[in-house]
Amino acid sequence: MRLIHFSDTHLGFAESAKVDPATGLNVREQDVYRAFSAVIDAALERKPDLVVHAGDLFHSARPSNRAIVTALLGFQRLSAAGIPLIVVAGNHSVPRVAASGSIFDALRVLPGIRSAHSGRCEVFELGDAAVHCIPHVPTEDGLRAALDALAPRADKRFNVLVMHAGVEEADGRFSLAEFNAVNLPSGAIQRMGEFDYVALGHYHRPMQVAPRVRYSGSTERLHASEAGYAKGFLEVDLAGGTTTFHRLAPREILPLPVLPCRGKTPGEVLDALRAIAASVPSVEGAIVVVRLEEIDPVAWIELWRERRDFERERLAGAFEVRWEKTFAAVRRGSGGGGPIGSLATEFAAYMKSAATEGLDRERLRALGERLIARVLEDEVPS
Ligand SMILES: [Mn+2]
Repeated sequence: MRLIHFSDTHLGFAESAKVDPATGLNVREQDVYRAFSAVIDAALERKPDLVVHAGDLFHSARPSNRAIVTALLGFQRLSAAGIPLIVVAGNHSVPRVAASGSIFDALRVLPGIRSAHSGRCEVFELGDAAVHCIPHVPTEDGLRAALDALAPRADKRFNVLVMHAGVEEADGRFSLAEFNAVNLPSGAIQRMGEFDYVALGHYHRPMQVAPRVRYSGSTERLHASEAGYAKGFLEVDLAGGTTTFHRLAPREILPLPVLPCRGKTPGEVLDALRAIAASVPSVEGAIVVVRLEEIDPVAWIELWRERRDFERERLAGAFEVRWEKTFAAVRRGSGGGGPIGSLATEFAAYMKSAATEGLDRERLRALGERLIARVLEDEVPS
């Protein structure tokens, strides 16, 4: 028996404002749809006995119509080809209120598609295999109870477990703080050893937790921290005990080396950035992350005006350039002596004592805050 294991497709994710002129779709949203469809294509080509999706099918509990349609069209192709699919809900796809219902009920309409989303274990029988599913369980106690209730079926040749949860190892290798995520209680991995294969979802990096216990990772890069991770899906031969990771081609995320900017003028920062950019082999289609450390707030504002020229000259072809920075803690010349806060904080403090005779102090403060916000949000026309 062969199965394909994929996970964390996050359909509906869209982080960029860029729209593909050919399709009218948000490009990053399109990226996640393309990755999802690539796995469906591969499944149709490889014809496994089963496909499992280990959670976070959708990016949110209330996915957009387009995200739903993409999922249904993909699953319908599997269904039409007679390839069974089992999908469990992840922490991004569970409505907090039971009364609102779940999109996972709708998925069951397609022949051969089964879904587990009720927060408890469900077992599906598929020929000589039993597939045990634990969707995202919101509490640690609930997860422990679900694990305790697991009972591999002695009458089946293969027992597969599909679940969406984090695994906390003593060395912290797998720890990842995420909202609404629950980590496995200790002893869980031992429990997993009773299965022929455990298909895990939650971490976006493909990982082997134990022999036959794996995270397939997400199918597209969703966050800068996933810059170096391979993206793909797993093909598992249960009888032979072999597992193959098939790579997809996700969008590149290229974080440039952190540039220490303490004491540097905007010109010096730009020179250093040009040297860094020259050392990058190719930025074509990539999300490039420029990382400035301890930059002087005033230098930052000057640099911000010139960054477009730098991007055009040195990072042409990049899909998007993101600027991350930390500010140097500058000391005041006289008086207070504390570190300088954000521009908005400093301005608010200044306005409390500023001489504003004949002016509406409150209006002036509000106007200043708006202008600062516009500068920082990059809404000033260039
Ligand atoms: Mn996820």
